[in-house]
Amino acid sequence: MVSKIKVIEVKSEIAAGTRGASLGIDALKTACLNKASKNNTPVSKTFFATYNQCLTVPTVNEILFQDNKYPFAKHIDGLLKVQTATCQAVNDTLKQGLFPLVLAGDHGSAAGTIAGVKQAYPNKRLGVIWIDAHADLHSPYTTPSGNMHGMPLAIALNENNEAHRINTLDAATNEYWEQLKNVGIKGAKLKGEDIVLIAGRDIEAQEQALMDKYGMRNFTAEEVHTQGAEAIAKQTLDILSDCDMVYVSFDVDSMDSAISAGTGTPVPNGLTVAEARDLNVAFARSSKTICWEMVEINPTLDDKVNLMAENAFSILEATTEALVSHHRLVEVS
Ligand SMILES: [Mn+2]
Repeated sequence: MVSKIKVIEVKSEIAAGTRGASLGIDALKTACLNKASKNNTPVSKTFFATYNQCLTVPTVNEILFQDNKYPFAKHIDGLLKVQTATCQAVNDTLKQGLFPLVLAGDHGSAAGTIAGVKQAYPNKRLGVIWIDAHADLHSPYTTPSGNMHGMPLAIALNENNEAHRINTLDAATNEYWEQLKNVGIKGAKLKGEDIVLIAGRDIEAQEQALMDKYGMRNFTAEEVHTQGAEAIAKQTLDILSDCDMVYVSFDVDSMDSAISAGTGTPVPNGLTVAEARDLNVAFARSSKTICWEMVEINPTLDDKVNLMAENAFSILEATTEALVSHHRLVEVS
């Protein structure tokens, strides 16, 4: 029985194509403090009151000052370290009976989160809800950019997608890639059919081929507008009804780029803030949800001061409240 939320902070930005995602968590803290100060409410009632007890995953962002040696998997040597440490943190947290709430910089470390969940519960069937403008299903064989935040789901599925390759890997890249896919437990962490994408709208042909291969459902933002967040959340959980546990990965670029440009790869025609909040709250209410993550806030790209982090914080706060009330989590730790 889970008794408390444990915040896990992964201030890594080496897998993104633009710099600044490691500052996203501090932007969230600023949003939290500003909200309390603006409303003249005590910070103790808000999320970061006990944030100083969070678990901090070591990062290697300093390697960004060195030349990248792996064009089709940029900084893969560093990502292996971050992913391994994230896996360990999530695994340890679950084994202590705590609920891992992961706040990360770029989305690249999320394969480590998935690996950690699966390492803690190797015999349970895992479902993943990926709320994201992107499918993040590239591999070094198929990537046009080499940015590894577009690869966590391929890593989790142990998928090279060589049928749609456009790149030829050198031996070192291949060796690191094989290690990445085997962090935590060996091989695939879940079935492709047990991934549901929400708000996917910037999906490349190689990724679409994998989605077709696995029969992966993508609920578009348009479907969320039309049917409502509650209905889409219900259908998502119905698809995952054979799964024993669910991990929710919320990339803020799932929201419409008109709201804020404060993320590495903003895309138009996305979710509203209210829809993103209602979806995450609905998933937080599910007893199957055992881990929740938010990623890709980049305040250096924000065109409206700190608006992305302020919106993201409102979603984080609502999700945390739903987790506490529906999982009987006694407090934030
Ligand atoms: Mn993503």
